[in-house]
Amino acid sequence: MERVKLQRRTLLRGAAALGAIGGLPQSLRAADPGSGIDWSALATDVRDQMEFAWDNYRRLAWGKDEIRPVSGTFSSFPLKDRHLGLSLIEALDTLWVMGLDEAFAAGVDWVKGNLDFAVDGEVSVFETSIRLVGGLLSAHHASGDPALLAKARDLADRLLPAFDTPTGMPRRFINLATGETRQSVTSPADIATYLPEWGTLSLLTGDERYVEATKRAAVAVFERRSKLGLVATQIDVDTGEWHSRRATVGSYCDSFFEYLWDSWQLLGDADCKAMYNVCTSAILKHQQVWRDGALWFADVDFETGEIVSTEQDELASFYGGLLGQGGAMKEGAAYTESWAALQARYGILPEGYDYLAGEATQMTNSLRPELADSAFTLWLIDRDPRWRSIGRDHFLAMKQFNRAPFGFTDMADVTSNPKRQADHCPGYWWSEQMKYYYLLFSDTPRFDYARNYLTTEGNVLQGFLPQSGATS
Ligand code: IFL
Repeated sequence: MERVKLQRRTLLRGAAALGAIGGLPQSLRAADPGSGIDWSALATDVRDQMEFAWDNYRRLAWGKDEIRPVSGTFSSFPLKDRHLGLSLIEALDTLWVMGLDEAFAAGVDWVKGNLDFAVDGEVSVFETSIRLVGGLLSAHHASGDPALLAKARDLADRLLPAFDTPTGMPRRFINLATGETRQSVTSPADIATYLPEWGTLSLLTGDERYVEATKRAAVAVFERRSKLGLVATQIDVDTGEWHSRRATVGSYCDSFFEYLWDSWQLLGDADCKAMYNVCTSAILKHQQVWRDGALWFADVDFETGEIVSTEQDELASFYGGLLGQGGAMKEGAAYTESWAALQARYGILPEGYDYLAGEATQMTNSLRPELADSAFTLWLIDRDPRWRSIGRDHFLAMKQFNRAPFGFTDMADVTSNPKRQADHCPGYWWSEQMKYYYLLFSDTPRFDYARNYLTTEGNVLQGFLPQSGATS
């Protein structure tokens, strides 16, 4: 593994060079952070874009899961062919923090009048928890409405039987009505991305089952780490045997690491902090690669440390923010700059990129929030205007390339000229980047910038200031 020391200035020069190749036009690239950008006007623009998308969702897809913003139709997720109002629930706390109070109230009314989880259909336990349990809890945090907590609890109760396995790690799918579970081979992220939401549920209800089941699952993954301290992407929750040897900070493992730190941050769980430190030391030791002045994290064999892939998953661009939160600010900043340089090169990050070949490997982008997430997280830590500028570039590119007649869409090809749109707005768009942008730019009095907690799905479980009146 090549490891080269890098100065921050070198990174910025590298980013500028990449930016010159293509991607964002000069007019859309962030100006010098000190150059008098009107952040408040930018925040207003973010809120306008949210209203535009919300009005279209309300008109064409009200109560449906996800709008197709090019055709004006819709699709369902996480159930097949049945809808749970996913986008509406994911949007709630974003609407609230933006001060779009009528839209928030209409969404809450829909939840109270229409949402019923007693559906004979199968869902991903992980996706349903981070999006719907988390969305309802953050809306409850914003409003204090007990009906929202009751819905979150009802849903968690329906997911809970998935944890009833020999190892305590949950099966991947469950039927919401019957409790029947399926698929024992699953990933650390599917197994252990629960504790902040379910710990909150335990605190709010006094029912310890939620925190106990989800902590046991996280510990069960950690205990099966290799001698190097690494975990792999696939494990059988019935036998506890690994079904893969690949360690990654991207998809399948990403939020396992994130929730170890988050459980310390939100719940003060010192075991989780200790587990986070062990995992992070192992990753920094065995996966860290410096190449041409940029930091990447290779996928390695979890027992030998041998590099098995130099392809980077766009999802891994969240990791710079997490490293910063955990105290590895130098690496977190450098990794975020690596991704920011790619954003400057392509305009929008491709879903896959090979740092060795220096080429995109997957040309799509699923309207992803991860780079904006890292920018916001790092900015909360050190207020360096550089992170705001990365968030601004992300937002302006989204407006330029992803805006469609009825909202914002994912991309079929970010490398073609012109870029090609697909036709789908994922639920997380409503909860994640729109909130990150707004919080980055607005300085809203509705949010406590010093003490807060956002989940992997961008749901705010701590930090709303409901008494503080109107937003900026
Ligand atoms: O659901 C989102 C969340 O951030 C996550 N993984 C991927 C999604 C966004 O890309 O944990």
